[in-house]
Amino acid sequence: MKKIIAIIALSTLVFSSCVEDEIPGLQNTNVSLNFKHNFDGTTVTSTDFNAIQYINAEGDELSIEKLRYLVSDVTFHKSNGEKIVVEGYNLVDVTNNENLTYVTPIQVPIGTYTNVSFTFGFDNTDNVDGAYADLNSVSWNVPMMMGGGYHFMQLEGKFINNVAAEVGYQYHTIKAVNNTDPMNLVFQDTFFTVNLGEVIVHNNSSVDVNMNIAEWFKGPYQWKLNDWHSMLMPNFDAQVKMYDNGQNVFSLGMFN
Ligand SMILES: [Cu+2]
Repeated sequence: MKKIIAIIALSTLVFSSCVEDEIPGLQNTNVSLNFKHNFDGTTVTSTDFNAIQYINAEGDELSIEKLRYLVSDVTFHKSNGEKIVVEGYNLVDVTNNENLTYVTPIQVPIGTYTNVSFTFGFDNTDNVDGAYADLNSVSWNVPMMMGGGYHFMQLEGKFINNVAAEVGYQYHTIKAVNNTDPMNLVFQDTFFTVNLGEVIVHNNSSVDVNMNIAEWFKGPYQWKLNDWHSMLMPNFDAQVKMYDNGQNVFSLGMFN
């Protein structure tokens, strides 16, 4: 009997403290986004870099030597349509294990959100050439002849080409630009919104965001590194296909 009472008391305690945590609007909290990376399910960290050990959809063997990308304007969507936009950006640098966790610079109310989203890259309002000193200092800029502003991603490594030679690839994503006529650059937007789906935010929540690197090569365009491995920044068609392939790269992992 004593045992039962103890269990009831304990469960009431656990239950009530949990409920207290989750009353919306009562308490605000920072949220940590943890960026995690895999290649079709195999975890990728910087310790896995520089070895040709991955095979993409096309069947090309490749390594990863560098991976960094920018996310911005994390947004928390409520069921009533309201949203909280967290202005700011985070340059995830897998190579140097920097900014793999992004703590939102403002707090959001504890509660359930129907969706948490972010922008991959910078939207046109934020993609202002030279505007961010920290990004300038790590050579994240896009040269003016390609429209200026900033990179969205740099994924680099080596692959085995169609004559069995090891060749470098630089899969860099920027706003698509056709600079055939340098006096009249033609652009197409390639930033996009990543919708993670429903997230329950507790006190000091952490949310895992997974990137499947293999998806960049998978579809709708099955990437052919033999054709497109270098000089991809001024390649308008390549940029549009990177944008298309990027749509399925991110997914929501565990959160608590
Ligand atoms: Cu580049």
